[in-house]
Amino acid sequence: MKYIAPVQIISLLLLFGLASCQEPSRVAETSLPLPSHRQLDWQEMEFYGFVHFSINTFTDMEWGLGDESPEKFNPTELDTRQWVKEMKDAGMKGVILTSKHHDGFCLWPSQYTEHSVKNSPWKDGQGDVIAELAEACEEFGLKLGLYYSPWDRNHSDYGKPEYITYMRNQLQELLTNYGDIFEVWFDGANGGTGYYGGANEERRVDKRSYYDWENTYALVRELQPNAVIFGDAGPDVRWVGNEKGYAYPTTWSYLMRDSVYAGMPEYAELYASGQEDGTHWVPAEADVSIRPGWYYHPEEDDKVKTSEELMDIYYNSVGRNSALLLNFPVDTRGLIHENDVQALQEMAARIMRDFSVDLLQDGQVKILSPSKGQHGPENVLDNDMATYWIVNEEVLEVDFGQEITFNRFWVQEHIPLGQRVKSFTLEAKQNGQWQPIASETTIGYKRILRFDDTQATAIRFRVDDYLETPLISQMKVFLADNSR
Ligand code: FUL
Repeated sequence: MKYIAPVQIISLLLLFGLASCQEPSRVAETSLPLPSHRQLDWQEMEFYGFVHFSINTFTDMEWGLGDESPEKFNPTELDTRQWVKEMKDAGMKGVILTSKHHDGFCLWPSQYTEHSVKNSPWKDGQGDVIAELAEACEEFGLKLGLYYSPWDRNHSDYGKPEYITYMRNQLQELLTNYGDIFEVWFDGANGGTGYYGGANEERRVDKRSYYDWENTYALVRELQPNAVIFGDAGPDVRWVGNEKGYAYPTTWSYLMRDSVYAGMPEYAELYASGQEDGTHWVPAEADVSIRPGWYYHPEEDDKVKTSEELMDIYYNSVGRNSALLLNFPVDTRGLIHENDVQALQEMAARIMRDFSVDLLQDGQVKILSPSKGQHGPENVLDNDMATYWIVNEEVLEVDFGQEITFNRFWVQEHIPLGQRVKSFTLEAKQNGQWQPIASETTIGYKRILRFDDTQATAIRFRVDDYLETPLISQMKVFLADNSR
């Protein structure tokens, strides 16, 4: 049954008058760093899957040494359709697969190495995991992304200039043969010791210069112009700085990109939450595994995160101006384990439940605010990310006409014109009095606040501080499941 909300009244209370009223054309004239089209497309994906699968799956390791025999890779029931179907059903928009992890084993039959599926017993060496995943993605309508570890503990040339040619040759294969790729994920980890073609030694590289990133990025751009490139320093999407899947209460999409390099030790502390005065648009992606490890370990079958934990992750990533990349350690059969599937399904049901009825949407909406042409406050209710309310220091008030109960507040900025809000306040009208619910900092693409069940006849929203005239695109209120 459709929930019918009481009549709502939205009004603008002018706090400081209209003297500083910004014209729509002026708000576009900004000096803020802005997202590219590929970053905007990526941001709307919000929630997508990660798969760690390799020889490590069969050796029960997290980081293979590089000397493992390809003979060990032998999934008995590999089914990429199962992975993609479960992800799709959970509302994920894409999947990123570890094409090559630190141990150097390739999940596709690369012509540049023998250390790949082509020398494994799986499908008598005729298989290609990436091709199978690309096909499943096509069937279910998910986007495909590829993780590629720059560090390679198998390759004899690792540390020498020749290895960079090897890496680019492999990227050429990966970014040419499998259709559209939405994200290329470069891991920042660089450990040192390895097999390195039998040398068994420690090899350190200069993380700033060795990979000649500029030219590697140019190759990615040439082959997959719509793909975002992930790395600690972006250039398009940055690491959130922890492996818990949590962004920060203050999360900027701006980064002082040129001060950062992949694998820098001080990254998490200094750069992970972004910077108000960052020079480039490099939004955060929060990565986390559904189990303690990234790879499958049978002893972790009963350590799968609960749907409560997964919902904390969801609210602390998607609800904090970050995307969520949730990892599945595919098992030795080549399947997402039943326990992981169950946790994912429970999480998906909770997401559906929490956001099923927008209390600002249903029912009649009456606008009392002075007309502001096409950029009035009614735009926050229209479910259209392309429209927005230009906030000229007004307070937005929504009157429900009767008491309602709610515990979530969802707000989005119009990020094609940047991230502008520095702080905001939400209040609830209770027994005729305004009471504060929350005073928070950044919004960005999406901010979702969780709080206790709150009864109120009205709410009001105020931007307290901002970089430039705030542009609010969407606002929603929900009564979600607060039980644990
Ligand atoms: C890290 C790696 O060392 C882990 O094995 C995993 O791949 C994680 C996503 O990134 O840097």
